[in-house]
Amino acid sequence: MSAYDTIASVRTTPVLAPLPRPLLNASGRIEQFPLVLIDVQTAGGVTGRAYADVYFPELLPAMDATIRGLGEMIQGQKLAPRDLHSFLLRRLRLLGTKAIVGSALGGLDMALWDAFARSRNEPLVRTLGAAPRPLRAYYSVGLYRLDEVDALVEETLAQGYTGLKIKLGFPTLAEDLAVVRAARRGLGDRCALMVDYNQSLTVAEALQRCKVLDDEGLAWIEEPIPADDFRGCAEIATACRTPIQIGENFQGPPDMATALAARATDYVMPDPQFIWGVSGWLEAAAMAHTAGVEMSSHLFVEASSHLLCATPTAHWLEHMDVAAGLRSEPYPLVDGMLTPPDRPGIGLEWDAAMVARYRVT
Ligand code: SMN
Ligand code: MG
Repeated sequence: MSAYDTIASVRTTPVLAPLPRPLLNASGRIEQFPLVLIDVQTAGGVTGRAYADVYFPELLPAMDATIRGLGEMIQGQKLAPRDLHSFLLRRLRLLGTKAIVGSALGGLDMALWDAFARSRNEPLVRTLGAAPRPLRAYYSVGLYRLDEVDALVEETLAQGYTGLKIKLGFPTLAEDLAVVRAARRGLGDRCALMVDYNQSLTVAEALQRCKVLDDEGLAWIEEPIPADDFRGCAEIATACRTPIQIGENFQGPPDMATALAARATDYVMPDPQFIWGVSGWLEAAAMAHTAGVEMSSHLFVEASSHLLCATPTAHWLEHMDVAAGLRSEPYPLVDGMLTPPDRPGIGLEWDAAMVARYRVT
């Protein structure tokens, strides 16, 4: 057996990734997507790549420093991603592994797995023991006004998507309903429609709005209330016929275990970073399988394409491609389906000129 490669350094590049249009949601507006690009360099000369996101430009320096700090903790260790994950969880016990620390952990874990798969010269999906296959992708966008819905529907169908997710959380139920009806009518039966409240309602408001939306043929209603109120979520899931979806705010597999035990949700959609990277995702996928719950992804189109192929209850791939403007290699959609690319690792390659342009110094 050959000797294990070791971690030489972890380098980071904070950027504000350009978006085709600002992203509006119930809690505010994202103009540019703050990302930390992560390069794990090994002693054997392999570079593992991934990125972490932090939503707020003001917190980009904190995320950047946290990833570099975690990188220092693993310097010189063997490139064995699962062992490194166990080591970091143990090491971080005193501080905890939520919020920025958990996100940094997840981003770094993805870069470590990327290095590991690249060192075997195979796509991550194969390293995980799965075969690449086309995944159903839905177009995920921000909050759209009623007068913008027709153009959005046209754009969605023209790109071949078989699913669209819009944000809701207008001041009134009547406004939510009007947007949903316009979208549903335009999409016809070729395309599923999901809605996302981004945690903006109270339990009482959610019960009222979700019961009305029950008759609108939605594929799911996402995060109607604060996503960590698992009791409230369970109450809504019981009262509504439309499936409830949560998961992007599970901060590590233990949160998902608690949510499933509370029957807080019908479907789950972990975020590869918040769930603690590839290592955490594999635990989450096993739990969803055992519980018999459909599992979708959140953001991170690139890593998610590999991860969902290795997820027994894989459902939908969220297609909100926030790093697209910085990449040199495509993750193409074919007939609304996305297959993980046949390149080593996650398959992420950066466009150096674009990264230089959007880099934060
Ligand atoms: C979302 C959250 C944060 C940034 C972009 C989008 C959203 C989703 O809740 O489900 O995509
Ligand atoms: Mg969401």
